Amino acid sequence: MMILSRIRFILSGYLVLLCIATQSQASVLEDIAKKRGLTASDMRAALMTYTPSGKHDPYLMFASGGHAGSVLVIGLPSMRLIKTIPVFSPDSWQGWGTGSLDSKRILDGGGKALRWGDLHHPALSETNGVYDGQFLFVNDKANARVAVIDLRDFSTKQILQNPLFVNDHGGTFVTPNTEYIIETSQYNVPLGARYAPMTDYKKKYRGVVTFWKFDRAQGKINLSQSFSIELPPYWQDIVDLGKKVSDGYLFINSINTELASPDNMNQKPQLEMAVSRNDMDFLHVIDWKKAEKVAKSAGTQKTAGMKLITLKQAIQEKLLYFIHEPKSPHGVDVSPDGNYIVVSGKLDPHVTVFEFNKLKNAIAQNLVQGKDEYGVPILKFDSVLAAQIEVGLGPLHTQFDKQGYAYTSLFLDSAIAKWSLGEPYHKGNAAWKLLDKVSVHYNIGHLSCVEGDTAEPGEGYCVSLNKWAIDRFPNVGPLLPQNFQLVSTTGSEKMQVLYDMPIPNAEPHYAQIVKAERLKPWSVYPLGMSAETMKPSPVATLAGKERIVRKGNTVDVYMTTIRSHLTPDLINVKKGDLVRIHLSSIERALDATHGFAISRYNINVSLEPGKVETVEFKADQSGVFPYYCTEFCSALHLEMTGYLVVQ
Ligand code: CUK
Ligand code: CUA
Repeated sequence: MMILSRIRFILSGYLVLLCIATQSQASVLEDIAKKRGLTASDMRAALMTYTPSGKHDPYLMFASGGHAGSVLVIGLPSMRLIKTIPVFSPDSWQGWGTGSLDSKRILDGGGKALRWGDLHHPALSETNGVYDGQFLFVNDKANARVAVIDLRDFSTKQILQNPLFVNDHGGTFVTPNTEYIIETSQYNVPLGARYAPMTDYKKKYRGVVTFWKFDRAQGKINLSQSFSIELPPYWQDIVDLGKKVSDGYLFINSINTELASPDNMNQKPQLEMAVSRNDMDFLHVIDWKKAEKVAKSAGTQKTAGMKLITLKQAIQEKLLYFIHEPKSPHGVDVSPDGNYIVVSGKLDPHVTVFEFNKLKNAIAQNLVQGKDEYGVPILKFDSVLAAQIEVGLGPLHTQFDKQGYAYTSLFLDSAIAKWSLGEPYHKGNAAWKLLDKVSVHYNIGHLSCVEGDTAEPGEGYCVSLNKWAIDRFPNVGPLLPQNFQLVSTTGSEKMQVLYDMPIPNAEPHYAQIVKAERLKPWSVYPLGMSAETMKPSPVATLAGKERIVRKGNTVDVYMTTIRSHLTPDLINVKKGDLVRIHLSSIERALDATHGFAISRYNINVSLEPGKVETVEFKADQSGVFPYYCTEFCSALHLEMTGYLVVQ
């Protein structure tokens, strides 16, 4: 009896303790909220974004790094920055353009002296209009270049310069099965990047759209199978590809249909005025599958080494049409089913929606309302229009979700508008309706929603890619970070800003958010791999095979790196020798990365497990130069060193 009642007493004691614990837990939370001045909606936001240590984000965002020339990889919903991928600009952490011969070859593929780029639009490779997680493509607006990033190791494999023009913007965008990567010119020049005086703008300058052929097996763009189409010298802007019902079509919008050219020191109006006079500009509609056939047929001329369909040919073959679109358009975005094409004019508070089925019909029945001054037929506006919805000031870009809702960024309003698509998504009164607006901070450009530009979008989140941060973060001097804001877009709830993420990097443009499960990256390289070719390296070295080989003035060093030594750890050369150090990491353990730096020689490379890299330099400074590992790789990391002695 005594024992039983004692147990009962202890048990009830535990229950009381438990109750007190939960009660105090709640009041602890209340206390924290009170102390930090958090509202109920702040607490909701915190619960929706907090990701405990060791837990992984279900989504990854690939965001443009703007004129820093890189790509940022960010986890969602935590908004943690996970990686940067250097593309057009050097990065010493990853040994990109800082002595590695492999990265130098890739960087030089895009024009010898160029060591920065203005990266705008990342595009994930797609299969049937859905991200397949294999490759990422990006453009460089400043120099009209495109680059290929392999998502097995998240590193850049190829950079190519467009031979026909020198500045792009409508890149990169992919066809639904990644047959082609699209790049369009923006600030146009004469074809082939040649000279013509500015007074010949209308006659000699031209726009171009390039279809870069992607070879998936090689992981590279194939220049000889790529082709371009000549366009009038309007300033071609953003692009989107048709999908499903509109597969095979390409849409490009354009500004400066006024064909203005500069000279503001000689009475010409300021360019920004001159290029936005017209009430309507031109959406370009291109039948790219037909263009592909034309390009393959004999007789297609090459210009500057690239197959080029002339403007005349494009008109004759009926593969290019225009549609009027409202004032200074920027974004063009195709709905998930491929039937709606949403365009936004920066100076018109509406989004204008065209319908592909109507468009096809208009082409078939030749419903045209004239031609532009280069002879391109203009389809009748009313014959292709589906709807115009007033969303707010400065609409730019639109993304979609699974439920048939569209999200449009409003630059002037600093807001995101949510509205409903028409049939088959929403019928009758529920269609084409503005539903909600949320303020963002500040000056949103693009927005990116979960797989929101694919044939099968997700739901739940959009990220507002804001150009200005103004008062959002502590003052860090006149150059402020950018501001990425995570916005919840779940179901019929009001949109809410959940999180501000400062981006201490160049301007955000476009980003894509992919389900993390679609990516299958390597954790270590297969032993002896070249990251440049993604094939076994011919200069890979195994343990015990390290050597120094001199031939005339060339010294080849075959070196291995493994915790915690570099072999060989002494290299003797003569001033003026050409030195090539072939470095093989023979590590197999996850995250056991070594670096390799040589003092005063401007060299650092990164050696992830299994990777092979070559550094090449002329030993032009005599003296003694330590080389050492730049990654804190083990307890004896500081001891992982050696000497280059230049006599
Ligand atoms: S762009 Cu910068 S906000 Cu280059 Cu796509 Cu629209
Ligand atoms: Cu290897 Cu530190």
